[in-house]
Amino acid sequence: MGSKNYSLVLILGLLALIGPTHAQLKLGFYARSCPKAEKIILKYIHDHIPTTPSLAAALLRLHFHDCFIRGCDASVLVNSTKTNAAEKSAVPNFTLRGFEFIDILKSLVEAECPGVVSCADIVALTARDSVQAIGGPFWNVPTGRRDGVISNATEALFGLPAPFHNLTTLLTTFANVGLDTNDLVVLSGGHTIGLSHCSTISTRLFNFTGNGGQDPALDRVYATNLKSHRCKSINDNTTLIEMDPGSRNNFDVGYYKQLVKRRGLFTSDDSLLDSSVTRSIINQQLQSPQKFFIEFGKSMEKMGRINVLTGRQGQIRKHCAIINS
Ligand code: HEM
Ligand SMILES: *[C@@H]1O[C@H](CO)[C@@H](O)[C@H](O)[C@H]1NC(C)=O
Ligand SMILES: *[C@@H]1O[C@H](CO)[C@@H](O)[C@H](O)[C@H]1NC(C)=O
Ligand SMILES: *[C@@H]1O[C@H](CO)[C@@H](O)[C@H](O)[C@H]1NC(C)=O
Ligand SMILES: *[C@@H]1O[C@H](CO)[C@@H](O)[C@H](O)[C@H]1NC(C)=O
Ligand SMILES: *[C@@H]1O[C@H](CO)[C@@H](O)[C@H](O)[C@H]1NC(C)=O
Ligand SMILES: CC(=O)N[C@H]1CO[C@H](CO)[C@@H](O)[C@@H]1O
Repeated sequence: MGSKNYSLVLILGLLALIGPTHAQLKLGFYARSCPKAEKIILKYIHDHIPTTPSLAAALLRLHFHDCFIRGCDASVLVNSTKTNAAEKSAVPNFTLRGFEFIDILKSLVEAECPGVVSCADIVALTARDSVQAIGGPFWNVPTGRRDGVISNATEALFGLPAPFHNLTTLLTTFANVGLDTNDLVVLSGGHTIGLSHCSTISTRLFNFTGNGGQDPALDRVYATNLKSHRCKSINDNTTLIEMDPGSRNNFDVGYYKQLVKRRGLFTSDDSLLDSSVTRSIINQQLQSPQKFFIEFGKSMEKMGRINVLTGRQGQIRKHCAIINS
């Protein structure tokens, strides 16, 4: 082979590498194919989130759960069928909310441009716009994600961090999707908004050792208060409690203020105090709320890129809850 031919092969090879299968997310991916898509989503959020601010937390959490399992591919939205137990049927999903809101956005966008905008992008944009609508940070959401064709309950169980996990386990779970220690501490700041069920922390309150009794790591005053006014029994599966008391619809550094008082709700929150590195990251957020906003945005953008499908991979679902046949 002559050297010219050789270079041609090399160039074609390189082009193939950066071709469709390695397509990248980019800002304004729908600028030509559906120029109004992002505006439609933003407008609906501006019209609805201010009157139902607690949904912002649910929508942020949906994006997080989506990205941790099989990448940000809207697999979290898929309904189970007779032959497939989807992520939705796994334990961590019992407490997810906001599916109907995503379905409405999808139908609005479909009416504008059928079959163009992915559910995965809608989830990512919605998380950003809802958080911003309650006064939280803005971050860039490059688009062009495609929707996955697999949603598997078992994977949700093993891929998601659990509230009883310790720092080592959390770091491993995050590292498995390419997120580091800073991302863990900063993204846990998402718990500055939203609600938890009493049942999620009943072990910490009522039966930490297996012989009754509460978790000694949890602030006593706070625990007593929860037990006497909110979570009165270990069998309470319905009562909701604020994750950042008094400030559950404000995106602020309240979460970190609670943490350092040992009032983090879950063991996973409290465990962020277990190393000097994570403690120092907590202190950085406390010292500068602006820094928290910037860091949170950076880590969200990073999270939004986890194992995305692009180019010709996956599909654009017609209904977010159903994989196209
Ligand atoms: C570090 C590991 C994490 C664990 C173990 C964890 C666990 C949980 C659990 C157990 C709940 C409450 C479920 C309930 O009882 O209703 C919850 C709620 C929530 N989580 Fe996390 N989470 C983690 C990280 C994150 C991240 C990275 C975000 C977003 C950036 C996030 C955002 C939220 C929000 C906003 C809520 C409230 C949802 C609502 O109000 O419906 N979490 N989380
Ligand atoms: C779901 O994932 C688990 C664990 O990776 C695997 O063993 C199982 O075969 C998968 N189920 C389906 C229906 O693909
Ligand atoms: C963290 O939890 C894992 C899994 O339960 C356990 O194997 C490990 O020993 C724990 N690490 C620490 C430091 O407690
Ligand atoms: C407390 O935990 C132990 C060990 O997991 C269990 O055997 C016991 O039934 C629990 N007690 C209550 C009241 O749930
Ligand atoms: C709450 O959930 C636990 C475990 O999921 C179950 O054993 C218990 O019966 C439930 N309690 C009520 C009151 O529904
Ligand atoms: C998916 O399941 C939910 C709740 O189980 C249901 O309300 C919704 O209509 C289903 N979506 C589709 C498109 O079938
Ligand atoms: C929000 C949601 O879809 N939750 C589902 C989680 O899984 C259980 C069990 O399959 C369903 O009953 C819930 O509807």
